[in-house]
Amino acid sequence: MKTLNSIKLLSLLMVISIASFSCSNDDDSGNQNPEPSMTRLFTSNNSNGNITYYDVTDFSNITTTTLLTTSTAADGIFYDPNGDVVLQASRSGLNLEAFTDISALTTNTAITANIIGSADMQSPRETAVSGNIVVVADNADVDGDTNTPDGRFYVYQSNGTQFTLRNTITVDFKVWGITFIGNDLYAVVDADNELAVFNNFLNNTSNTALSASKRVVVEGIVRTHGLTYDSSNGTMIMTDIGDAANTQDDGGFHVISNFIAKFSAVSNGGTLAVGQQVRVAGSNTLMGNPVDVAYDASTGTVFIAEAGNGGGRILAFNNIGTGGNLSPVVNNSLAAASSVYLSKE
Ligand SMILES: [Ca+2]
Ligand SMILES: [Ca+2]
Ligand SMILES: [Ca+2]
Repeated sequence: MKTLNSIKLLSLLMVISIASFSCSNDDDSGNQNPEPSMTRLFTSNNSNGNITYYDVTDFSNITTTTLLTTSTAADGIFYDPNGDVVLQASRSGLNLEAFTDISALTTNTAITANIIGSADMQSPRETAVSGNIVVVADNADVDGDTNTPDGRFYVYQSNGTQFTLRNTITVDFKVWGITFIGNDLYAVVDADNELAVFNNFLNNTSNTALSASKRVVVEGIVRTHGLTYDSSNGTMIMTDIGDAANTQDDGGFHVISNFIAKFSAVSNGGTLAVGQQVRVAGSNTLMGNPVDVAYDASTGTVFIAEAGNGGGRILAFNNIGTGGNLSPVVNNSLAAASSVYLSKE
């Protein structure tokens, strides 16, 4: 009995301590929208596979931190401030790799993956995260016939120490950028100007082939690659790499405000009119092959991973207004930049 009482007491203490913790959290967020104190942009690249993040809280004082990984090429960067964990898809190791407690590390620290996945993939690109699930878009041709467009999503589950392959989903178009909106996975149709959605994507738990729930032409785009969605103001942004062979000046991005309503209003196979979007493109933008995008809705800033222009850049644009041939407000060289992810903490 004594032991049982001790256990009860211990449990109660734990409940109290959790309750106190919750209270102090509530106090901290008593202000409905607390100002984030720090904004960081995490990036990957295909030049050396290292992880670089920029503290972009103050554009007049951007600091850069690079963490040295054993990968030599990587894509699909993601950061979770709760665990202070950064994740990328290694294109040299063909697996997921994540690194914990990274914020205290100084620049040029060599890091070792704390959470690692099996080497299942062939050509991993963008990642999309939902809870402990990580989806990776792999743009290798699936059936060995490059004349038939196809692609594959690898669905991994994390247990905190490793990523286990749950299932793969093959689709009938080339894949690259992906993002979740709730339970729905939005995917660009690479080599084309379309956007696809898979409703309740994670309900598909076995290895299977799947058709998109809906595909829509995004008018004005030549060849899309990257996309991002900000749920706080309902804005979707998609990149346009134009001709992949022109790496210098034919890229751009489209801002689609009130995205869900506009996308819902277009039927399957229909066209989202360019007049409902804002396009940024032109020689001033330094965009040739903008492969990924992130968005800070609170400041209206678009961040771009530019793979080609000048060998690779991280660009930022604000005061986008009606778009056009805007000059970037931030232009940092990053060789073969491949992906960006914004974190506000
Ligand atoms: Ca094929
Ligand atoms: Ca191009
Ligand atoms: Ca991204």
